[in-house]
Amino acid sequence: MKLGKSYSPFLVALFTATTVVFSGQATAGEGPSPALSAPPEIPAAAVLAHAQQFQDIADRNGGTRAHGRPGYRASADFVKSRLDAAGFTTTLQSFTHNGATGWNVIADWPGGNPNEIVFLGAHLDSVTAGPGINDNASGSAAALETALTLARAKPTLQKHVRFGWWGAEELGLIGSRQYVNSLPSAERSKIKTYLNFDMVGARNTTTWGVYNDTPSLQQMFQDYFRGKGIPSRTMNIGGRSDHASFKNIGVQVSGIGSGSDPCYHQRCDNISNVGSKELGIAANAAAHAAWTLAGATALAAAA
Ligand code: DPN
Ligand code: ZN
Repeated sequence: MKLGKSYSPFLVALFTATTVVFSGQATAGEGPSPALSAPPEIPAAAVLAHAQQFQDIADRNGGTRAHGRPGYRASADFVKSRLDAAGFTTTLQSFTHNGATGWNVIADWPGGNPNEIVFLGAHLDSVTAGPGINDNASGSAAALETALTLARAKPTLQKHVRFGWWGAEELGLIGSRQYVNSLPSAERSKIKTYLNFDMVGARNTTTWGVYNDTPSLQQMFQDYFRGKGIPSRTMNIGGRSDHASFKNIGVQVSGIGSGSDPCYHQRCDNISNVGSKELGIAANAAAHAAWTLAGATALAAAA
């Protein structure tokens, strides 16, 4: 930078600092864009409370939240009612599998460019053997609290944010595949990113898994964890969860996981199988991703 001799060192420093802050964000003629904002810290207890709701639902419904069982529909109704109350536009998308009706819960947060969608999702069904609290009340709870936090914080968003809770994942990714198959190609191409949250609450998790499907998204999560002093590792789960349905239609996908546990697909995958700390870490990572990828800003964007 070339400045005349008449500028004091203080002004030079100020000007330089200002330039650094806004470099790369300013658009000619419009002045600087508002700075990207970070989400508020999500309390772990809020996520644990949702996981407890799923446990209670299982307890009231024969100990399971599996596809075709009343505990599944109760889980979908619970998620939908919380989202409706928070101001989301929600849809229960029904499908039939193995002679039983299943549902996906889809929730759109009004705002952001509708042609560029950042999508966060988790499967809502358990296996029949148990209540499925790590697999996957944990991801369902983390996504739900991320959505409710977005609704409370109301940042200005460059991209549109959508959430999905999938039915019948345990029977072969049925709900998420049904969802993408139902989308016309013009709607599919609007989805820029899909992030999956499946098994994110295992107690005593020390090292977090990050799906390696998309390097830039993997990097985003790894950088986030590193900044928090939390160890992470590459997690290659192939096509074993709902991100596969999106990857198959060309969407950039990633996700995080605490990994499996001794109660995986067992009756003992109950509320004692998850840790509040882990649930909090997962929800805060999800919120970081949503705010970052959707370009959340604290100030209203210029018209
Ligand atoms: N949560 C597993 C299931 O739904 O059965 C799939 C999975 C395996 C996801 C390993 C993440 C890691
Ligand atoms: Zn799962």
